[in-house]
Amino acid sequence: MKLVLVLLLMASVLISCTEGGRGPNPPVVPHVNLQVFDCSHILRQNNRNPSGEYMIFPTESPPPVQVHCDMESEGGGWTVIQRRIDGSLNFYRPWNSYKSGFGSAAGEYWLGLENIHQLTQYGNQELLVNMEDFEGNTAFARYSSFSVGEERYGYTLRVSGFIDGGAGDALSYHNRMRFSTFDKDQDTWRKNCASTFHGAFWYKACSYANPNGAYRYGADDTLLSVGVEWEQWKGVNYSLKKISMMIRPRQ
Ligand SMILES: [Ca+2]
Repeated sequence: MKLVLVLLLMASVLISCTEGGRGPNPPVVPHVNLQVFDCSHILRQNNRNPSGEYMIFPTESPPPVQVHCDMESEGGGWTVIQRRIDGSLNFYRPWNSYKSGFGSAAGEYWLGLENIHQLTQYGNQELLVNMEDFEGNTAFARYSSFSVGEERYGYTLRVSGFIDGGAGDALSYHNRMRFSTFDKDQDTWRKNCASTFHGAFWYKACSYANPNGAYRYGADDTLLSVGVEWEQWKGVNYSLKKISMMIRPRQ
C-alpha cells in the first residue's frame, strides 16, 4: 500500500515538473469555451456580457473565429456577419476572400460564407440589418428566417419574414440567389453584377441592397448604384455611413 502511495506521489511530482517545464512565462492562452457556438450563447452564459469582440466556434473542427457580438439591438445576442462603419476596409474582393472572410472583429469585416453557412445550416436563424446615414438617422430591417446554403449550391441565400424597422425591404428580392463576386458570376443578369456595381452579394439582376459596395460617403449620383446601398430606405444613389448584418437563433 505504501509503495502505491509513493508511486502515486512520484507520478504527481513528475506531472507537475512536466507542466512547469515551459519556464516561468508560459504563453497566455485566451479562455475559450468549446460550447460557444455564437453570440446568443455568450449572452445566455451571462446576460451582462457587453457588446464587443468574442471568440466563437461555428464549426465542429476549429479554428474558431473572432466576431463582434451585438448585445443591445432588439434584445441582443446577435452574431455580426457583416459590418461597415467607416470605409477603412476594401470590400471589393474575390470569391476566396468572401468564402473565408476578411477584416477584423473590432472594425469592419465579412465573416465568410463558409462560417455563415455553418452558423445557419440547422435553421431557425433570424437576421437583423442595422443601418445609419451620414445625417445620424438610423433604421433597421429584420427577417424572421435566414440561412445560407452549401458552397456546392453557390451559398444560396434563403431569407423571409420581413419586419420593418423603418428601412424597408431590400432583401426579399435577393431570396434564393447564389452569391457572386467579380470573379464568380452567379447572378441572373447577362453582365456581371459584382463588377458593375463594385460589390459582392446575392445579386439577381442586380440588387436593391448592396451592403458590400463601394464606401462613398453619402449621396452621389455620378455613378449608378455602386455604393453601400439599401434602396428602400435611402434611394438608388445614397451610400450609407454604417450597416451591419447580424444573426441569432429565432426566439
Ligand atoms: Ca451574370
